[in-house]
Amino acid sequence: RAGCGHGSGWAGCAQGWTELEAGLLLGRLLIEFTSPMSMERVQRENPDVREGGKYVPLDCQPRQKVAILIPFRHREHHLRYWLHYLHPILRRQKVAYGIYVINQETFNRAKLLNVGFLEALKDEDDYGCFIFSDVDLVPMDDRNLYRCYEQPRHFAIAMDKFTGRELPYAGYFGGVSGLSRSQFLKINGFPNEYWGWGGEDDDIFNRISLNGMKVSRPDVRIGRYRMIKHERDRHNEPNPQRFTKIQNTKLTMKRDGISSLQYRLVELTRWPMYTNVTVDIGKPP
Ligand code: UDH
Ligand code: NGS
Repeated sequence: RAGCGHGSGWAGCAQGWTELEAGLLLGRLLIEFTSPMSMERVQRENPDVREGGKYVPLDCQPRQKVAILIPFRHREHHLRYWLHYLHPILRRQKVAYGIYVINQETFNRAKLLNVGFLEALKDEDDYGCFIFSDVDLVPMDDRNLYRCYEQPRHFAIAMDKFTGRELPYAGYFGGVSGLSRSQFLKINGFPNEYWGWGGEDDDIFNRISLNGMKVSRPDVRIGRYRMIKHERDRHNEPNPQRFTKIQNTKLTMKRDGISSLQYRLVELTRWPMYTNVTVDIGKPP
């Protein structure tokens, strides 16, 4: 099988632009969240996706296997749109992937994503790339390739909730990001101690910089996203400690991370369009 996507160098499957020229990608997409979406429709329109939300392209050999991890609580309606848009995009990009929704009651985004990293590897130990995506963010251009890069990747650079044209600040690493297995382990994963909203993405950005890596990003025209509008969730209030915490990443990152992660797996369910991992990650101190 010829190599597909992911910089393999195979003509027609290179870095996005070639796929576009070859008619595999569509480029700019029309994304809207007004028409109702059902899981039945998502399933009907994605018959090639295997149980647990897994897919492997059949006509070429992908270089990377990608686990996509979504932190989750009470956002079923967002998840249906996300799956509706992302499955076809990922298929056109010829990504070999599995979708994991990491679900719990007390909200701690970064800790949940650490759990997702370990649970995905327990499921299939050859994932080499991990993409961390909020459930309410859909890319507006399928040339924004969901894979890992030489440097940690930030995908969601221009969201409609900001100006739609630029980053809110230079070190922004929120929304959708991706690290290879070795990049993730190099920074000791994500912090476990950011409860509630805010700051955890800045801590991850600090970890990357402090470990001598540099964030890579797509072209601003390609890295545009639509966010499903929503109000602040109950019980996910801004964390008042976040400003102090992000000053101390250098001191905390060695002891707080994937190396110190503690949680309990409650249930793992393989639904047709995704794998649901329900966990107990404890409560804030
Ligand atoms: N998430 C959940 N459930 C929650 C909280 C967060 O699933 O209760 C997940 C979800 O994947 C979400 C991500 O965590 O996309 C990030 O959380 P968020 O969407 O609350 O963060 P964001 O910065 O919004 O997008 C903050 C509140 C904005 C209020 C705007 C009022 N007009
Ligand atoms: C920063 C937060 C980040 C957040 C970003 C965008 O201020 O966690 O805003 O927020 N950092 C701190 O609070 C220390 S947003 O506009 O998406 O609500 O991701």
